[in-house]
Amino acid sequence: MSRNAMLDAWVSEVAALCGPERVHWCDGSKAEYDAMIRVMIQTGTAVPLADDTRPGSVLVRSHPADVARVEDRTYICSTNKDDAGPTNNWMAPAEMKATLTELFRGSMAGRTMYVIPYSMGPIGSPIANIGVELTDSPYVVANMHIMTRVGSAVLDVLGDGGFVRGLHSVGAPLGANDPDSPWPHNLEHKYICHFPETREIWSFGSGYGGNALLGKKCHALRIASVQARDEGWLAEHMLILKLTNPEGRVHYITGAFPSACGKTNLAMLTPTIPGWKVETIGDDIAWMKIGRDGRLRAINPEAGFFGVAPGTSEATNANAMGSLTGNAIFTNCAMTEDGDVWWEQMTDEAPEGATDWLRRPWSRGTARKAAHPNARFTVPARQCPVIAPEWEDPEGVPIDAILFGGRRTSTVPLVTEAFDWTHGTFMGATAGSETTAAAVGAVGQLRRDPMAMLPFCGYNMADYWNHWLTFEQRTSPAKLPRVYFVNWFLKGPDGKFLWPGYGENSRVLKWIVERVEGTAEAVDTPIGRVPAPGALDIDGLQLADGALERLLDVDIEGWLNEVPLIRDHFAKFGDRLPTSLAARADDLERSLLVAQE
Ligand code: OXD
Ligand code: MN
Repeated sequence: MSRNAMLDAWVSEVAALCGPERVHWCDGSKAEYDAMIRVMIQTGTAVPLADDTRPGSVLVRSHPADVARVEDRTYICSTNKDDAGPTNNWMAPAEMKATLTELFRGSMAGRTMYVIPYSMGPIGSPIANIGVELTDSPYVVANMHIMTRVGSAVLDVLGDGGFVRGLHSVGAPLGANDPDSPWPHNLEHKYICHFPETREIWSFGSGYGGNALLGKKCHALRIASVQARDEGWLAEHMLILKLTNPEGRVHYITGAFPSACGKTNLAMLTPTIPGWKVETIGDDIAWMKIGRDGRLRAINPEAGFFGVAPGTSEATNANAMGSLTGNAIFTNCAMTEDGDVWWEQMTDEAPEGATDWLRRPWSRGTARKAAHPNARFTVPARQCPVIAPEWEDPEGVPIDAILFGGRRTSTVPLVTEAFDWTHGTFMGATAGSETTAAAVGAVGQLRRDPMAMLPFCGYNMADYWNHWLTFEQRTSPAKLPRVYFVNWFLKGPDGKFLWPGYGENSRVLKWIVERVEGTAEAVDTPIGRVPAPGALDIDGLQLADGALERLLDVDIEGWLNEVPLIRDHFAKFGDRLPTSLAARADDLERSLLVAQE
């Protein structure tokens, strides 16, 4: 029981529908976390890692049919279909609730229903927001403990106020004599549904990541994007980093990149340029509000990292590795003989005698992968060796620059600066990327992923762009962050990456900060401003012959081919498309044609 009548009534109503064996109100304590881990070990969901590896950590292996976000089963159930827009699956709220009510009926039999009151953002921050998740999964409870702020203090702040309601069931009821399975889920039915108008989430059938940890993608992006539209702020799929130059001047940058494009690596980057320092505020989501000073201020609504494990190593992300020394939950990684986890590229030498994520024997040289490509770690953000001291500042940090990015092997230069806020919105709106394993589906195909929000925008994407455009009226345009498009993934004719990436990306951040400070040179091109010759610091960097020219070159023919693709993309939004964005496509084409002459 809480002091919130709406909450109590809802918990009783859901318990009556789902029929759990018992109801547990989460207090967010360490004892509760430990109890969840014990339950998972007892049911075979988790195995503890050896104490001398990463103390207090476990490995969880899911069912192979439940390994990633299921975008084709994700719905935005607004009253009007057009309010969900052409990029979201839609069903009318009443119809979806009727279907789901039957699925949820009795779905928690034999299980405990956990009530998780959580805050997205520091408890009590003016930018934070409260939700409650009801779930029958101890894996979800343990992960929510790490990823959000859970417990009684949240209820104190909530008082009798409103909250986002998240209902989740793995959809695997147990009869009196049924044994539990290591990864309960529902093979037949999966639904990840959002009711933006009533701030509700109903998620059925999956226990994995963003499908089940409802604070993350469902609340902090899909529902929050609608709250942000209604209340005049921004809920974005962005990392937040703090950059300090050799003179000690600090700048904060956010960056939107599609899933599994190296966001966690960029958020924790170790700069290769002398005297520069990067610290982390967040690696996945930024909530930004105009502060009293007229500047856009960002908080990280999360309290942990749910990062992609494969590819993470001392070489690619030493700070992520440094965060993973204990108290972590690993999902779908391999286990070594000495009781540690392992994933592809974690070490130069693969281990001998491991067990892969499918619990099969695996050894160096085995053809298939040891870890699932979307294997994850969940770890408290405070364990990150470079977490910025102000990462929990309730007022947020003032943002100087916003990056958009994608995985583009051709056409898009290493870095381009937008001419102004509307152009920056255009850059974000037209961002494209080659797909990765973070979502179920084909990997490596180009898809438009506006602001990296394609799977996460809770309303019509054209209205969302319009919302972005309004920020020029909400504050003085000079106070808004500058906008950049970056692409670390260009390849040369030999198929090799032209840019080394990782820590070397600090060179691009340096140019951006110098632009913000007004000291770096740029040249105007039809697509935006790129570094002037000599403006990008490549001191000490070994690039292949001609690589720098290719990295900064504006491929006029390639971009002329891109324009019709942008128009096709915009056409999907009909007359909801902001006219100023359509005009920017025309401007782009015009200046490309002039440049071609
Ligand atoms: C994530 C994602 O898990 O974007 O962060 O898929
Ligand atoms: Mn993400």
